[in-house]
Amino acid sequence: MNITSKIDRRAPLFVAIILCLHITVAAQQSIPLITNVPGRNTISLNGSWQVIIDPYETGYYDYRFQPRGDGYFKNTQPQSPSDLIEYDFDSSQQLQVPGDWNSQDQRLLFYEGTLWYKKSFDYQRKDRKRLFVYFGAANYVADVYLNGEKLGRHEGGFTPFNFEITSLVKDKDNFLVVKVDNKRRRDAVPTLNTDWWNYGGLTREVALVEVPSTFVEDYVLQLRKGSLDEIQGFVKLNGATAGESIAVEIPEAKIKHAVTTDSKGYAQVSFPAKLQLWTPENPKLYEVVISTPDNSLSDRIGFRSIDTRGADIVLNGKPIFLRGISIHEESPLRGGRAFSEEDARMLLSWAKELGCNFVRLAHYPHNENMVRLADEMGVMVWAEIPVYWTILWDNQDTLKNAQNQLGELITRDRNRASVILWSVANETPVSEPRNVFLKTLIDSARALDQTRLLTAANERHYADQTTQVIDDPVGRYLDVLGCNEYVGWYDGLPEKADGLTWKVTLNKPLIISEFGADALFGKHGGKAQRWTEEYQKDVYEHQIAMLKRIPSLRGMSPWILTDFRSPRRPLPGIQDFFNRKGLISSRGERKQAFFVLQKFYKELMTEGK
Ligand code: GCB
Repeated sequence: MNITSKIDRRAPLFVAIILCLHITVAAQQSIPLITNVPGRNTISLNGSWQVIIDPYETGYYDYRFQPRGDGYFKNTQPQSPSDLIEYDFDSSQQLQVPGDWNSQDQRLLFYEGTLWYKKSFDYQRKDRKRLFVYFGAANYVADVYLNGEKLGRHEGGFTPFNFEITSLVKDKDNFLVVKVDNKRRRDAVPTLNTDWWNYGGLTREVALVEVPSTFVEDYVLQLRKGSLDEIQGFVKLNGATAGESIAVEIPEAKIKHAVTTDSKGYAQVSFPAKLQLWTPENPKLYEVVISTPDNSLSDRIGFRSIDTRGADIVLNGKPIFLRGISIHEESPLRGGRAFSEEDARMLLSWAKELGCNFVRLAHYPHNENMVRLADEMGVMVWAEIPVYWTILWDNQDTLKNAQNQLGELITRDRNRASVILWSVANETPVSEPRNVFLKTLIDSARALDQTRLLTAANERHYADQTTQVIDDPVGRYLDVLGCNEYVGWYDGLPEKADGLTWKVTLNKPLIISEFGADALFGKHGGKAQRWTEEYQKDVYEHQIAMLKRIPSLRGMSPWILTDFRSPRRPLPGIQDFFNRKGLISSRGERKQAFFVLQKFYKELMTEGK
């Protein structure tokens, strides 16, 4: 029995569960996240932080394993020589923020557990100003304290969060303490099992954000779905009452539009705008200024439409082909999590050298520099959350966590023209609870952003020895079908691709979101020899020939731009804890397959694709 028919018969139950879950979706809508932090008045807290490695969580639990009132977050100093205090941030080691801990200290390479961070700062308090502390990301759970008081907890390793500290901050000697715990958990997102390094710590920037008492918290300004000349969205003020005036300006286009807030501080925005549209070839960005009597914030936004028409993906009304590559957020040359604009520029320049107009930012939200630079460089983006492999599908907290991560990602990036696709999952095994879980995420994403396309990297199966079928039941709720396949690597030898036919049951665009093979740079041999550049090249040649025969193929993002660290890959002398499917090594060397894909992408470009 195929899965689609199984779902159809149980449709009433399926629908009922989805309706219940809608309530959760609605409750998740308002994420009080300050967006466009790069455009605000900030004081960086990046740099050296004092840290304490705490594998037994002694700084949090007492010897009966109860939370301690006098934990490390109190940063207590001995007052007399007889005082017993068993920790001291100030004489402890330092690590750099942003930065994962694993790549900064050899002892921490495989560490998964708790580490405490402390940063001291002074701050001149000002009348009618509010202060927030903002974290670009902390992997995985962060408990945040200021001057010994708990500000809150954030779960999810790849999305931003902030806490208000206006009433707690002092002029002198503030201490901000963050307990970061990256222990993997079965009920977390991602779950225990992944194929990437579980880099822990304050992996992205930390900053104080100073805002007026009423300020622009968030906004969306995008072309209305289906329109090329009307901007639609909203501005949300924090601290506002009804009737506050807001101006939205695009000076270069001589547009100035005025709106006023409702009682919740929201103002809907909609106005005509004849603008030069954003495309990968001409990634035009406009300065957009949002101002209130107290607050002025500017951003650089590109305007474009993205849609599907049958099996086509349509950008500004024109069918396109996504010449892509998958990327992990890892800095190949420095090692460790990528976080900076320089890291982003290197990765995206390499993708462009390959001939890409598209990148899949796998398998979790990458840092904001990456999408902002993709906007500037004209690279379309697939963005995703770490709903990967075997999540606990029927656990409501797991679902809420996934929804929250998705919400934070969308809230951060929904003004970025480069982002055309939100992906809700990767290689998740079909079952009814999983289908319901993913449908809920799809509904959440659509509630937060009506303009982008939704996808997921799903699996396929064999109908017979030579027919591959793509018919994941969740496909019907998606705009674009994603599919990972490893013909030639996990699935037979490279030439197996030659005899395969693909059957896609839905008339929707298909992206082959992964294929690939491992090769150690500089290892040579016959093309039948695993781990050699020749084998990997052969996989790419057979794959490309096969992909050309799939009628609804509208894009691809082979696995992957560069080699990356993975604890699942121990083979000595070859893997050494790296997944070697990169087209580029972890030292920046191009493997033979890089040039095969580059040649194919050049051909596509000359055909105008
Ligand atoms: C996959 C996963 C990806 C892995 C890759 C591999 O299907 O989506 O995360 O790294 O295969 O190399 O096995």
